Amino acid sequence: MAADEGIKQLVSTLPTKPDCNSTTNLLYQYQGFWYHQYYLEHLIAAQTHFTPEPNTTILCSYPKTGTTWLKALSFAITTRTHYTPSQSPLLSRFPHDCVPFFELAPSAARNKSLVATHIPCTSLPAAAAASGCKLAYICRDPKDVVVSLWQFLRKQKKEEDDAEDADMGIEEAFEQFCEGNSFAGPYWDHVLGYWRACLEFPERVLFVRYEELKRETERCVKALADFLGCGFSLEEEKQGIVQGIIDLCSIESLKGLDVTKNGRFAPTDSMPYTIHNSSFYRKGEVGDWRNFLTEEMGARLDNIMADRFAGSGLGLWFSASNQETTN
Ligand code: PAP
Repeated sequence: MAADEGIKQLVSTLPTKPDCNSTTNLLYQYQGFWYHQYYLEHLIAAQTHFTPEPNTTILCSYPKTGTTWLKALSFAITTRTHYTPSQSPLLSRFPHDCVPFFELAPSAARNKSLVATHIPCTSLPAAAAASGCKLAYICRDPKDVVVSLWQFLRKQKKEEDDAEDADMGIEEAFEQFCEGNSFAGPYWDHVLGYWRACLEFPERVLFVRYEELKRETERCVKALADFLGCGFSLEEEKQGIVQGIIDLCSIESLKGLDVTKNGRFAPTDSMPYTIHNSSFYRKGEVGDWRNFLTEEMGARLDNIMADRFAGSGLGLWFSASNQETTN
């Protein structure tokens, strides 16, 4: 769907900043967050046109926090009575195609009970709040997010430019992230928006931590199933259905599929580029930031988060996660 002239006109009036992660894209500030033009035009269109069903669940995330994993798990959980793990569509379709981003692929998302978005809570379409639909939000230690984002963008950039020298430094990407100017950033405001919604509507908003999902996968998957309205029965647990879903959605399993090795993510015809599906799976580890950031950089980001999350109840939540990863 091409953006209409009114949206293009609105975007052209917004504040901009250069994006160090990309030579071709400016970032535009809209409702307190920074976006590339293509994504923002779709976001604004979705604010008017997206209407979820009351039974829709929206999987929400900042990029690189575990979106693909949450999509795979939620899809496998909600379709488990239709397919055994060996028949799952996830074996031949990429998680981003099974659970479309409603802002990027509005036609594919229409009437789906499971859709996804990177839109911050405060900018979600008004119809999402009005419909009373559920939101499952995944977040992750920002130090691992910044590294994952940098790795993803430099791989994409190298592929687009087809040049070995099209590299960018982690320092620049880190600085941009800390200043809150990265795509869909500031990260802390993205997290805080959903956190506040979770405090206000705990029955409608589930908060999932990537680190917790890694450490206590079975418990988190069961909680996710309960939230999605299709908790596992004791019989299913005895039959190993929970473990089957965990195995199916593991990074090792998804990485090895043909659809990962040979497919590309292209949610809309008008998307200016496509992304190799394999780019969405890298290490999938907690604490990989230590291989790329210095201790000082890590401490700086921790301090920013502690400062921004002060009084929200989330500060402790993040330092607890940090302790777990360093121990
Ligand atoms: P997106 O927002 O662009 O869709 P997203 O899926 O949120 O990306 O994040 C990708 C990260 O999740 C990668 O982390 P890494 O760079 O630190 O390795 C990717 O490896 C990780 N990831 C993807 N799928 C899984 C999975 N099944 N289990 C664990 N981690 C995963």
